[in-house]
Amino acid sequence: MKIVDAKVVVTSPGRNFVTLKLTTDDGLTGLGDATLNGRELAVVSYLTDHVAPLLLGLDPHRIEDTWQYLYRGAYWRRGPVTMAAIAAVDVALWDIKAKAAGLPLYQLLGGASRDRVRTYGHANGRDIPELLDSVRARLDEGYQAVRIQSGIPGLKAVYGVHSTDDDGSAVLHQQARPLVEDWDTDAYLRHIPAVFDAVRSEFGADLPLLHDAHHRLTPVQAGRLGRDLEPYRPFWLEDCTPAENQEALRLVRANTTTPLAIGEVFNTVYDYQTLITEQLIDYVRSAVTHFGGVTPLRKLFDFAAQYQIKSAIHGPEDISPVGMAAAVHLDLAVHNFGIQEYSGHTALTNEVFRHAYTFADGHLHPGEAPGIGVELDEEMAAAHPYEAAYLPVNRLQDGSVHDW
Ligand code: GCO
Ligand code: MG
Repeated sequence: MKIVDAKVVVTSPGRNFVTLKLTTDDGLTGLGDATLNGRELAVVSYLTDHVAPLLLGLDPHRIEDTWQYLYRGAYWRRGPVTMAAIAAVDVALWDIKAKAAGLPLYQLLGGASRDRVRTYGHANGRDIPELLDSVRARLDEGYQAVRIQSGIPGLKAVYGVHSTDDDGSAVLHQQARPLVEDWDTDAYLRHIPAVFDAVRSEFGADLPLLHDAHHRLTPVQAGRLGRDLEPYRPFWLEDCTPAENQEALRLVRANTTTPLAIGEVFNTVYDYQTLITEQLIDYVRSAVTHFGGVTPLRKLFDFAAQYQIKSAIHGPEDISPVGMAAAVHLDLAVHNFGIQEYSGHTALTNEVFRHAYTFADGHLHPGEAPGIGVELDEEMAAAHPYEAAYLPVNRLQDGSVHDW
């Protein structure tokens, strides 16, 4: 079997998605997600200008070799653009291999280790009453674990709150210029324990509650927040510091037993080396889409398993249904699965990307369709062309830029 076509499809059914479609001389097709929110066209160019010409004529069954060829062969390694492009190729090849075998992908990854995949959904509110309503809405949808994000008194717009539509739809971050949000760490640190207190009082001790600090804290601030949240037993505190500096997590870890989750902006296992070997975190959060695909993510999970660290694949709206499908196959198969983030997609997105995975009672299942189980409607995709969009930026009260 040979790859005879490699095509990149960009579509915006509410937000931008980049998809690689590989076709073989046997007529099999494979899809891979290459969406890098806010920098989509850089990956399109990487794929069409530099990768697609190399794929033509290759045997699609040689997944590991193709991965190494694209990773080592570029000389310039790592980085989100490179790794999103390689991820798309990797997932498309797994899709083809599983279709050729007539099996859903999870069967090629060792088969199911569980019956279904536990997810968490997003709840948010500009204030506590609005957040409580949002938690109630997620529970009504069936979610059994919820991430809680709240507005902060005195701040106009903060991560995870202002930008979510009432119906959870995908206008999120679709801005022609970066929206400017504001930030004040002290105000945040004072407010969040009260948010947890209110949610615990309303919904009881059992509901798993997660929270995303979105890279904004120093290690000592993160240690303080983790400690302040301990009485509320959070499921995890996510991205407490910008963890490029892995050693910083030693300080956080020494100061709190709140479980820590990190990694949605990481691209390779090297970003995790200290965090995993020193057991500084509890969950690895990378997306299939930004980590180079199923092949390296599986290796990461096996590495993490040696340290009792679990998987928690990144799954916001900007991971396309193609990336989400690949994630759910991996979730079902790996032993050290922790939880899967799942925000769902708009009805229109689900029409452009028809998928076999299903959501019920807060759990996902990848379905039994051969491959990853996603079909791209290219006509519909073409009817919703690319729209320029940026993620927001963050400024402190004095006007200086802060991590978003
Ligand atoms: C999450 C993430 C996302 C990111 C987004 C950026 O935990 O789901 O933090 O909300 O901000 O993926 O594109
Ligand atoms: Mg996050």
